Amino acid sequence: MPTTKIGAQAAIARLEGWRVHDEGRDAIEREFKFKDFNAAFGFMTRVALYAERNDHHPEWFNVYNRVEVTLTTHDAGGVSDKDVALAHFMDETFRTITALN
Ligand code: H2B
Repeated sequence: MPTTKIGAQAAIARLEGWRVHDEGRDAIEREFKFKDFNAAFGFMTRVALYAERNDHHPEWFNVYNRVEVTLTTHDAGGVSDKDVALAHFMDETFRTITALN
């Protein structure tokens, strides 16, 4: 079944800490900052397993303790419920990992 686009505005209304991506395509973004590279990569590892399980993958950029994330659904041509679900998973994983430090 094809995934339906809901759009970046509708998505951020359902999230906290995320903003609309501003590069002429429908996407949402958030930056996560960790104690060190170990914590950042632990976060990325957990998210990677979720992404594989759900066949829905983030675009991201990591330098040391910082991870910049952009979410969109290529198949839908914009942000879908799958991005909101992935964003919620990232927020929850971030809370868990930072609570450990
Ligand atoms: N991830 C994201 N973010 N958007 C997609 O449209 C997408 C994906 N499609 N992961 C999946 C994989 C698709 O390419 C495969 C073939 O199922």
